[in-house]
Amino acid sequence: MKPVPPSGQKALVERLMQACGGGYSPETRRKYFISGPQWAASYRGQALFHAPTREAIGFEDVIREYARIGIGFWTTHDTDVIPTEHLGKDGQQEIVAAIRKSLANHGVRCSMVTAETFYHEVFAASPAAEAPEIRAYAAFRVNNTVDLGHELGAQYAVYWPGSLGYYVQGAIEETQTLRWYADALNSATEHDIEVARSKNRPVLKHCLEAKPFEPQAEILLPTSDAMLAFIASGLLTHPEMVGLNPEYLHELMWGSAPRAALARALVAGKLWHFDINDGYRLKHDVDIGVGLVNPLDWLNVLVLLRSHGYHGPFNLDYKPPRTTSNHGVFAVSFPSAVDRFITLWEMAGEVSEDPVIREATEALKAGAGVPPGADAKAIFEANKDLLTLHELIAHRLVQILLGLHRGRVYLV
Ligand code: GLO
Ligand code: MG
Ligand code: MG
Repeated sequence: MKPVPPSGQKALVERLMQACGGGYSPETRRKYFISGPQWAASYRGQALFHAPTREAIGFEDVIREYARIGIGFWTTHDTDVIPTEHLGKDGQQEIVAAIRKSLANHGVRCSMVTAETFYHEVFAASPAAEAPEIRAYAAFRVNNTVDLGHELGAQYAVYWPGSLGYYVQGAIEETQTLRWYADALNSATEHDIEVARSKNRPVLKHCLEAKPFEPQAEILLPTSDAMLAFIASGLLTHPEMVGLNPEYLHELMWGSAPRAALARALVAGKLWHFDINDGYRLKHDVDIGVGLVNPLDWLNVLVLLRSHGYHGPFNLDYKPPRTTSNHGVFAVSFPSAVDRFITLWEMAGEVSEDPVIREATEALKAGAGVPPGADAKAIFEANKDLLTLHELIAHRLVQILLGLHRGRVYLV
């Protein structure tokens, strides 16, 4: 093949993306509660060992491009859009007005706001540091984020306490730090009750997001299960206002089965918001596009969520790889992630309707029909052929994923 000069590269990417097929229309994409984060689309490819590869872009570009793709909801950290020094000041009001205009122009809604309590140097020792003035500042940040949420029409606020922990042991007394962290959340929920009342709006759903590693070396609330224990600990004044925003990859990173982690959140009634992406077990937070690594696991996750009537947002907390250009972020990364999600979601609907899976599942639940009793051997013998259906169901799920249930075969 001939070299592809810079002037022909965008057209090539677009032509091959078209050739991939399987894309949904913007109207179809907008039917799903899919949200696109400001920070994901404006992520420039930087990391500790990586220089940025993409130009900076602002909220106008991101909102316009999300609208064009058909991503109907937008999410943001406070400091993704408002410089730290303008927070809570007049500068914030001007930016909020510009964001509202941009959202209205493009028919996009803000579904979630989140406070950045990890990046700025003031949070070097976490938002629940010893110095009372740091904690008072953290409370200001979460309260201000609640204000932003109401001003932008959001329903959700998310908190990722990734800097709640330490590099070196000794100074941190964990029970105290958790109490101080609870103080910030209590401030946010109490402030929310007042603001919601004054604006005649419902209170926000406050969602905690766990991650097992990064940016601290040791993290005090590393998993969604730890968050559930924290919510139920008695430290929160409004535990009923606080739920979870699990992230698929964050649960996978510590070696968990994400589907089981989600199931534990579901039975607790706390699965309110969900960050969708993909990656690998026991690796760093690579935030790969949903379904690119574990499509079979994703299909299973979505079967669980569909069958339990999850109606919350699917937030594309995904980082386009640094090999993708600014053009590629909106020509490939986001549309392809949305389309894989929609395909897997619809496929999960097929799984629930599949006659083979349905009959096999019902047969497993019916059991062999032998009288209950204490004879373990007899119970096993009576059920042993039925139990083969476990593997048969797994095979059928792979067939559905690969389209073999619709008659696709390889003639050899
Ligand atoms: C980082 C987290 C981060 C959160 C965001 C929302 O690993 O996934 O992106 O989702 O701060 O609070
Ligand atoms: Mg996340
Ligand atoms: Mg992540």
